[in-house]
Amino acid sequence: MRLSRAAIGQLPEGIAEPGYNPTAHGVGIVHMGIGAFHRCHMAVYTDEVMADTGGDWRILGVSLRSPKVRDQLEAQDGLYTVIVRGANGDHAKLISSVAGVLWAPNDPQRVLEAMSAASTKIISLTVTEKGYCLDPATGSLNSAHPDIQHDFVNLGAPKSAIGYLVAALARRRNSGSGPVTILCCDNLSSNGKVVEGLVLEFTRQIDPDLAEWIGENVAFPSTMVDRIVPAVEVEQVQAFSEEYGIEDAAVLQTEPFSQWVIEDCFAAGRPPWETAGATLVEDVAPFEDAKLRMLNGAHSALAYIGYLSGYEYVHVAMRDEKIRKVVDYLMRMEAAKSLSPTEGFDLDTYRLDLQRRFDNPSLRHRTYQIAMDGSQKIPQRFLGTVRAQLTNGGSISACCFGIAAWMRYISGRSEQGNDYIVQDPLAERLAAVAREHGHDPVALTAKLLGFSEVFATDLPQNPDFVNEVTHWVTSISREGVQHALAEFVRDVCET
Ligand code: CS2
Repeated sequence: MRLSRAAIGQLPEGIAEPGYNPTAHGVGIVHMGIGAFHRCHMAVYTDEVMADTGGDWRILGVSLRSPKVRDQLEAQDGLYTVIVRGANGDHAKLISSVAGVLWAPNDPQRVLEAMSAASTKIISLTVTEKGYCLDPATGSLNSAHPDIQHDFVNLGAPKSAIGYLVAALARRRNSGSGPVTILCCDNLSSNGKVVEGLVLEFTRQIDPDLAEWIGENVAFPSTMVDRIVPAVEVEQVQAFSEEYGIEDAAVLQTEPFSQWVIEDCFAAGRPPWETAGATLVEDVAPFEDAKLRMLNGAHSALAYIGYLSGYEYVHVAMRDEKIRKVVDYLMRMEAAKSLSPTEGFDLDTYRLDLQRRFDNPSLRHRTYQIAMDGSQKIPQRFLGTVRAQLTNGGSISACCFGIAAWMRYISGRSEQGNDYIVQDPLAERLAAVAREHGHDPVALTAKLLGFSEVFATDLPQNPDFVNEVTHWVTSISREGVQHALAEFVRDVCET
């Protein structure tokens, strides 16, 4: 049996029922980038809210790139199962907050109609870092991006997320469909502010009056989102149907932990997400910086160092004592030291909890998955810590080791001589540098630090930073990552 609306009320044992009749609720949210993360995070909070307090808060998903999720969910009336993999086994729940999915390239008009409908109160996004067409170092719009260039002159059928937002806001103004909230749920520092800046930058170039209207009618709260969601593999889909006796092509897996901190400034109402465990605050910045620098910083370090060491999964990399020490050092001596203390947020507890989450053996989170799009992730994951630590005179060694591992990783060739694909919007340029300078670690480092969209212009001029990165790139390239790790443990962790 394939999962569909008809299965509600008679799901196989072991899959929790939604607890409400989804079709009795209207759509209030349009979500761009309906990937696995959103469906294990915001869609789950929203599902719980509708079960608890009702409301017209179902989500219409939009995929900007691939039709895959649309195809999977269309055949299942938008329904999918989330398996929560914890220390005490798995729990499965049917999520029914997604009303449908549109594949944008197929029908941009329908997407714009939904985004500009008066009933849509929130437009949310998880389009990943690269989906914003921004300059990662500054957070400003990359006007030269081909999708942005396209949208400047074809706003009736946009390609980029920012183009869609601006086009939809123009329609809302023209049709009087009222204020709306744009809710960014991606791992960017000050994500609400950044998206507001991008939308306004784009709009000012085409319609300054619209920019003014946006200033008065659109809210851009920042959020901190957190849940580890490893990609599901084909065998796992198969195993699910064998175990539960129902087919779900869109089944997802995640960890028990989930956190969502949201700035409470909405322009047209919101679901009471706090009833489902979200935290509504006045200022998200301290939570966001802590999460990006501690969790995501450690994650990216684990990804590059772990992948180069031949570890496929995060929990396996965590069993390597040397990697564990570097990751602990990064969080304890660098990221945590770079943050200002926040009441009610204990960074030691946070760090230990993160280590436990990374250790979870049932998650099978691939280092390769996290290694993707490094050029877009490095600024908010490592460089905020580095800049603060340079000002405070604290250590930057572990962050520099992580950056050095990335510089070795982008060569696309493992230490054993196997080739792999580097997935990154800058992959071609990175590969060209690696090809030309891979044999010379000093030149390689200098060239990569010259990518100002990643490192800006201040860091490449800071001798402490440049020397530290160069040192670890040299060590990793000459001696191999495991030797470099041993050196790090001896010279940094244990001194
Ligand atoms: C990961 C994140 O893939 C990655 O880059 O670091 O997706 C991470 O799992 C989430 O941010 C956890 O909240």
